[in-house]
Amino acid sequence: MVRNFRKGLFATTAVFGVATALGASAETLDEVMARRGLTQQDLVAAAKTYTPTGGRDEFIVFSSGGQSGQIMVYGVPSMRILKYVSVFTPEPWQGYGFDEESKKILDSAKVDGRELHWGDTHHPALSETNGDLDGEYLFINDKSAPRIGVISLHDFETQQIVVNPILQSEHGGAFVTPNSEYVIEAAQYPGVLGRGYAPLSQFNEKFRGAVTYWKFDRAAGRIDPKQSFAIELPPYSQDLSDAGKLDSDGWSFTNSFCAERYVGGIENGRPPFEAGCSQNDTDYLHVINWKKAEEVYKAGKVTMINDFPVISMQTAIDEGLVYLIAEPKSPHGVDVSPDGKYIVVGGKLDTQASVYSFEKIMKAVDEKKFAGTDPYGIPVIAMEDALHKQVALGLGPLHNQFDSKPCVVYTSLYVDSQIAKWDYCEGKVLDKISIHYNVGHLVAMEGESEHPAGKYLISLNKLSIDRFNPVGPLHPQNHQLIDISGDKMELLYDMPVPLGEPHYAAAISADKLKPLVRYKYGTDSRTGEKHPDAVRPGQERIERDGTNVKVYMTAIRSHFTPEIVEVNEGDTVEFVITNSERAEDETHGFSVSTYGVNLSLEPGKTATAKITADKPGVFSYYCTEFCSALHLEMTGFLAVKPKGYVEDQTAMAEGQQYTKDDYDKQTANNVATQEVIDQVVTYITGRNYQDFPEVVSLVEDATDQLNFAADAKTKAEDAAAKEDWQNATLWAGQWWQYQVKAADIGLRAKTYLDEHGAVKTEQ
Ligand code: K7E
Ligand code: CUA
Repeated sequence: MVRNFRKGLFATTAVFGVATALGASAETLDEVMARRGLTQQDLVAAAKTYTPTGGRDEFIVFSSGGQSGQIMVYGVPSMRILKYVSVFTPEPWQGYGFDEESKKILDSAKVDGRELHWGDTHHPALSETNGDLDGEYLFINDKSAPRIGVISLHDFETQQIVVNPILQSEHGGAFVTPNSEYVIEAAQYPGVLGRGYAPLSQFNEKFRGAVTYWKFDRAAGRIDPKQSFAIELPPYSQDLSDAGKLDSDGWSFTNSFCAERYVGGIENGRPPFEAGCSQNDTDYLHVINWKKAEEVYKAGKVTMINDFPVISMQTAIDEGLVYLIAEPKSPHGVDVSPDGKYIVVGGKLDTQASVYSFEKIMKAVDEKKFAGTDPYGIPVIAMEDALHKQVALGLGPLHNQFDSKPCVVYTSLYVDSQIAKWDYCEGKVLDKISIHYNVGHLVAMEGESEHPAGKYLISLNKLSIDRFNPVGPLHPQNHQLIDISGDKMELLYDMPVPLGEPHYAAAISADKLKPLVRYKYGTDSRTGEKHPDAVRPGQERIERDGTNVKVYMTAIRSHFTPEIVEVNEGDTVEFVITNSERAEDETHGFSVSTYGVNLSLEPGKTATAKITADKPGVFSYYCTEFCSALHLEMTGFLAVKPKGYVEDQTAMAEGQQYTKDDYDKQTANNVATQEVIDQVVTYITGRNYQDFPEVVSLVEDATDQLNFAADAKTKAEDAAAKEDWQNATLWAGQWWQYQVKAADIGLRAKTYLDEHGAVKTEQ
């Protein structure tokens, strides 16, 4: 074993030697190009996206995961997937929906008492400070049930889900105001506010849309429903929203696609919704003064629906909060330009994109220059009084994203399967590129902020048809990376997405994200607070209160403490487990066989698995992450005694008997191992390791392990002094286990120093 350590220490150099030798005899670039049929252009695209081992990405994308109820996180330009963040859906790897702590979040996400096991995520929004992305929080909506999830980017975990008390359907969320004061959530299909009933024959009178402004409490990192409000809107089938910024800060914009207020009914011989909802040439863009609405709400001029404050349409009209502007047929995306001066709308059934001028809109509002009112009395501004430009782009313009170059916007063309690059100030098309196929949203880097970063654009395509190796009738979707740094758009990469339909995605510079490496000791990650039942090594215990058994447990490479838990049939058992590791990425899992339990315990985290021991038997629990060479040994037994079982007092029969020889052999091995560890320690401390925070934390971890080793050593020696060779040998073995872990961490630190150019220091 000692020899293996030495080998491990010096193996790295040998491996590099071999790799170089192989490289010399490998295929040439020309040969590879010929063999794989690659063009010069392909090579350029590859060079622009390829990320060598150990390399990092410049941008991080948070993509909606559609029907998965999750969010997908990936890097740009490599398009490597980094994580799925589960929001509305249980996800076992991360223990989400399996530990008691996260079950509370999913419990609070019930709608009308109903537990939902999925969500339809559409629009992620990153938190903003002064109109720029700050990398702290992420919000996402569920279209199928009107909900918003709040994710902390400190650990990429869902912290909160709020259920809209008045809507039955939503779509125009999540969009944030420039300082994340509010998260906007607009209705989609009209309903009776409060999810009530009215006959469809009274659609015009009883059905409504609405837009909700969820107050975000930045200090708490949570939406505060107690400071949130909604505005009642006509049943026009509201769609997407966007918040104004700079010049238009304080206003928000929500479009709609069925101002006809059509109710279908094919079964009764009526033309379907699709015919009735696209009959008129225009729908309505809602222009809303949310700053003023906030004052109206604070002044108490609201109606309570399901205990939620709603500003009625009449109050909104009286107070001058809402205006309508005609917008071309069945619009979809509505996006405010980085300077806040323009609002760009794509009309799905129009070939043009329409650019509205905020200045013109304000002029009409100030001069009360209206074309009339809608059937509910809301002032309507004439399109010609608000329009800056209309530009013919192609078929099916949907969504818009802004470039870092002034006046440049990209619009997805669903029907044409193209992306148009155009100038919204001058109103002219600059370039077009074909994508494969049927693009929905598109995302440019920080493309919704006041300072877009440009460089890359991703086309989020609905269909992939024939692009990838076939995997049956259900195809993956396709995210296509496009280089937008030059005058012409250049397609770089296709990424199949087997998760759910991508709607919108949000992209941020990677350097703005500063996630944790480990939790503060004993953190409940679902609240971010200290877990009341977290214990440190040495404090582990089992407590019984009637038929409730609580196991205060720790997990560290490679054992749980305690390892044997005995309960009675019918008991409720809670395993509250703290991962007491400090080492980066040393996550443990926890599963109890046949009981449907899986926890993810990242370093420092505390989580609870709760079961009812309703089946007598002996069930193993084990760690579900391959955490060390002795991972398989990270196990224990839950013994569930049958009702009325009578104890029989036999002592534990050892499987193996140890002698003084065994003890001496083990201790000799340990002493030799210690020499290797000492060499590594000398190597590290002989360098400027304190300049590398990564290494400093590894050294702390190794020191922890060595302290445990010293403790086990004392126990071994005490037993040896009593000539208890059984325990002496076993504790000596445990002493060695801690040494192995310390050596493993030491080697990681040494490799890190070697790779990062550490220098020798004076000793
Ligand atoms: Cu799919 Cu924004 Cu919900 Cu368009 S939406 S594509
Ligand atoms: Cu812990 Cu495997």
